[in-house]
Amino acid sequence: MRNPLIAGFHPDPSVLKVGDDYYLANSTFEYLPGIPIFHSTDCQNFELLTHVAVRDGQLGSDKAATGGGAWAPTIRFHEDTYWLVIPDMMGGRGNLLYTAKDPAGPWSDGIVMDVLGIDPDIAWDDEGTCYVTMSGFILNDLGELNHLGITQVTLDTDTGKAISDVRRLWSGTGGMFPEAPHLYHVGDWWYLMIAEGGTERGHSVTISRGTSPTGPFEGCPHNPLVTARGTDRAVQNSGHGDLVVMPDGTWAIVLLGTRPRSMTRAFAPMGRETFISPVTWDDEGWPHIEPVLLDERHAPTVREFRFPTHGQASLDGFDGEFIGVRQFPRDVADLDVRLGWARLTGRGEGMEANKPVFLGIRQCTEGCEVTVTLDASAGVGGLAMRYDEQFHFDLTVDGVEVTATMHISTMVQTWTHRLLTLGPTIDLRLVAEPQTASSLNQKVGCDLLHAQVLDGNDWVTIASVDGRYLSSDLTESFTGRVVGPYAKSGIIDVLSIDYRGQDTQR
Ligand code: 6LW
Repeated sequence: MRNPLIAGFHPDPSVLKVGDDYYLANSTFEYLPGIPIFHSTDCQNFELLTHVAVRDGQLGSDKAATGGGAWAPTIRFHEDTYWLVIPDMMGGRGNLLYTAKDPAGPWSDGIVMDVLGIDPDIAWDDEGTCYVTMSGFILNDLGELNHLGITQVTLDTDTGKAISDVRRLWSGTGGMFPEAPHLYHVGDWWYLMIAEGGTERGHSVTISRGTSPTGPFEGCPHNPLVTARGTDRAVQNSGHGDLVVMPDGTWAIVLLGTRPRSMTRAFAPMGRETFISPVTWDDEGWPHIEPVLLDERHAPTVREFRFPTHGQASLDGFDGEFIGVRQFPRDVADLDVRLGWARLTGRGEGMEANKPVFLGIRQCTEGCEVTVTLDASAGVGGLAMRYDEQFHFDLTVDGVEVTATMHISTMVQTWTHRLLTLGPTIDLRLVAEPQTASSLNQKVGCDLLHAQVLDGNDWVTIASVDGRYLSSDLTESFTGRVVGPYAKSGIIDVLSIDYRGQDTQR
């Protein structure tokens, strides 16, 4: 199977089959537009169809803390309507319910569901009763969140109100953070599949079943169904998945995983991505999940972003490939003022800002080169690779000075190059070079990051830094690397953004 199924930071996948069409949704945290919907007809090749949150106010990601915002979605189809439920956390709106008649949108504004938890699932029984099953939380007297395990309420989908008490359901085999529940009615059974063990190396998928959607549920004798913990597989953190029927009638799970590199599989530059693995059913009616394996390496990825050169320029044509931090790309890039260019106007803050003026794309291959051509004659800014406000690698042009700055939380180091040749435009490049075997045949670290500038005809490497500092494991982040041009002050006009990348052979 094609793995990764969706490369670059795309965690918490939920998948839906309607007729011959497949729809897949992911979490987006503090980035906007929020919640991509991918489409496929073979459940192998997915293309970005739209995002659920394309309008102001649909998500509270603009106010969310780092690590908050749009978490794990569930996408389902019921009574000619597409439904998507998702927690909008840590400053966001709460648990949200969106609907759409067409998965390509428009999606509704979203109503807040009266439930306390994360990772809601939505399911209906044959009578049309709606069940929202989640990873339950309760606030104690100190205002702290206590985990209740997997919980469920019956929901009035018109109002978002719970119309039952909170039921506590089967909550796994004892792993931490039972989460990501999904409820399936298959044959005579209701299956409750969850993730447990935490979203890091201990992650796993476990399952139980009962004859009613409200339980009681009995655990599967061969749990966990899938985990990579304790293995040396290239794909780690296997967990948090959703079951789907493939075009040939066989089953599969779409789930999250990481591709950590280094001697001990310790550092994952791109964070959690979406993978797929075959599922079979035994005679007792229990599913089995195959280990998640990488397939043959895919063709190189080449993306060349050019901006419209004639009227009515808008970022909409890029179909959400760009993402912004707590704001839409349209809020940071103006395509009208200088046709053929994206104008970024600095607000006096750099990449440490809560809402940096930054036009991001995801790193989606293990090795990559991201090159921008800018007119920085009237501003200060350049090209940055971001994990969050505290972890980023910036390449900043200020007149003839080009400075690479590595921000590792409170530790900051800079390297400066003075340009010998200053033309009307400037080319900057950030390179992620995967680490290969050293003389000891050990692979320590995941990659090296090079910050480069074109000075005359020569690419000058200003700094090379250890990519471990921009990995999900070090930053303790739910997201992944995002790279693109940014403006700190004045005007930075962007003529082109080129992404060239390739996964490594293993
Ligand atoms: C998500 C939870 C998880 O809500 O991480 O891996 C959280 N699982 O299910 C954020 O992605």
